[in-house]
Amino acid sequence: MVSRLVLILGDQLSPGIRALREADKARDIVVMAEVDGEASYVPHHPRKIAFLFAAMRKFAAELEHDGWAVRYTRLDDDGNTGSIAGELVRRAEETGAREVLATEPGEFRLIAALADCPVPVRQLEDDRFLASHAEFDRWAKGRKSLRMEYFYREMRQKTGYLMDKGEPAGGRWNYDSENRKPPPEGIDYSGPMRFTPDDTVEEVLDLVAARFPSNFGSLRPFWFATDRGQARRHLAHWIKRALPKFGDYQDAMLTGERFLYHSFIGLYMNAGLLDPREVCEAAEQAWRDGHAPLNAVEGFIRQVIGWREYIRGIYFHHGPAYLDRNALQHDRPLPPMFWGAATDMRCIAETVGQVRDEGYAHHIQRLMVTGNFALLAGLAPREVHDWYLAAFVDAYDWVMAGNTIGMTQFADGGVVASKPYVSSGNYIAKMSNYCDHCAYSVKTKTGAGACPFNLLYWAFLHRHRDRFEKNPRMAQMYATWDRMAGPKRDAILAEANGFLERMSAGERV
Ligand code: DLZ
Ligand code: SF4
Repeated sequence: MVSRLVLILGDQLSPGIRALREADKARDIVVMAEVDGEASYVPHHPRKIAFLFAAMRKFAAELEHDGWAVRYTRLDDDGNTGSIAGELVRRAEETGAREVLATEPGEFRLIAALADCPVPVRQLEDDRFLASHAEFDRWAKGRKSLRMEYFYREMRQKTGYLMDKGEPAGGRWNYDSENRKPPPEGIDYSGPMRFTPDDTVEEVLDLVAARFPSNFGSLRPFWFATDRGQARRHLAHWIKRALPKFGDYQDAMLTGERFLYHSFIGLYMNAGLLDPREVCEAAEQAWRDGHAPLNAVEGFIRQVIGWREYIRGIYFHHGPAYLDRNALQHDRPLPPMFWGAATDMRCIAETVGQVRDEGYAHHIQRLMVTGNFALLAGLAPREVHDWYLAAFVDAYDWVMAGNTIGMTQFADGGVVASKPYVSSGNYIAKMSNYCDHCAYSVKTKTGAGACPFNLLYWAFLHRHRDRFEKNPRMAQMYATWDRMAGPKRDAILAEANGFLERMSAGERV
């Protein structure tokens, strides 16, 4: 019988992945490929490329060990065609295969490329997620707004996680209000488990250093897990050492503390090294064993079966055009400080510096520092999306679309968020210690040294008055703005404008 090709992409490194389940080990040939097309469609963080290539190589070796025939293309192999479709054509010619089994990619760009591939590709729905496309569409149908909370409750019922006799454990669905403590004095967790690079990783690090020398981000020290065994050790370590305090300090930010009690698990789940179910079951067990409190475990499980699934649902439900939405018509180019240029804004410098060094910042740094700033400054949402996609090691198109176009930039006009996530410097001052070391003063509202968030916040509300003043959740903000004396308002608007002009002219701000 003629062989078929079985495509495994860099973020499909799960032994139970659909295409493998449907394939025949005795007859079919697995194709994996490191290609420039995937590695360069945005300037990915070098550590993200290295992580994926190393994990792909190890996964290919596991498959071979398991009896699969694998054709693996390394980035520097002679004859590498540079694209996934090109590699499928090449392997089909080599082997005589006439059909490809694939698991649907997490990006419309690649779904379209596979649909156009000269060798027919059967794209099977990726069932590593809890909600299928049809299930999400059913849930979304006829709803005016798609709020995560209601979707999350359905996922709780479906999975039975943290459910007792059909009721939410502890009597409440959501313990978010208990997860907003300001930063503690010190952190008694040394961060995610670190792994010394083995020979496979070292070889990939040399390749990435040579091929992507100018991408934003530090390649070394490289310490990520690159196979399932390591990723599971990382998970167990986090559950034991950090989960109990994760809830309380979930929204806190501390200078120099890059991970606090965060799980750093998205990277491994999104590439397929960890399964969302095993992750949730381990967390729930920690609560049932009395090791971790409910607010921590519920907050964590909500991120995995609620937010993560919801964001993916939004992506596939709305289709490719979602990425081009720009409801607020923001078009300011991304300033150089997002790529590490010097800035006097301590919160931005700290967050971007951390992204450069680790490819990671946690959800509040993403939402309330970089995201908030981008929205207030009116940056082009697509550029913001591409920045998150490139700079964060856990990012894929499906991961970032709902988070940037929807949640942080309000570019979808309110599908994901019921109001824009904007705040003045006060929020950052409350939840971090960044302002203590900043050249600006968070307490200063106008004039010399005024925190840019304070200026831009009012300028944003003023700019979008027509759209937001009738939103009941924003009425209070407009009432405060209207009570300010006219000259003060004029000064704020002029200073906000001056700041943006200086920023866009490339001056240090
Ligand atoms: C992100 C990425 C990178 C950097 N490189 C590769 C690659 O060389 N080969 C591959 O199969 N996948 C890679 N990926 C992951 C894909 O871009 C990802 O599968 C799609 O964006 C869909 O989520
Ligand atoms: Fe950021 Fe303003 Fe605080 Fe400085 S004062 S760290 S710019 S919020």
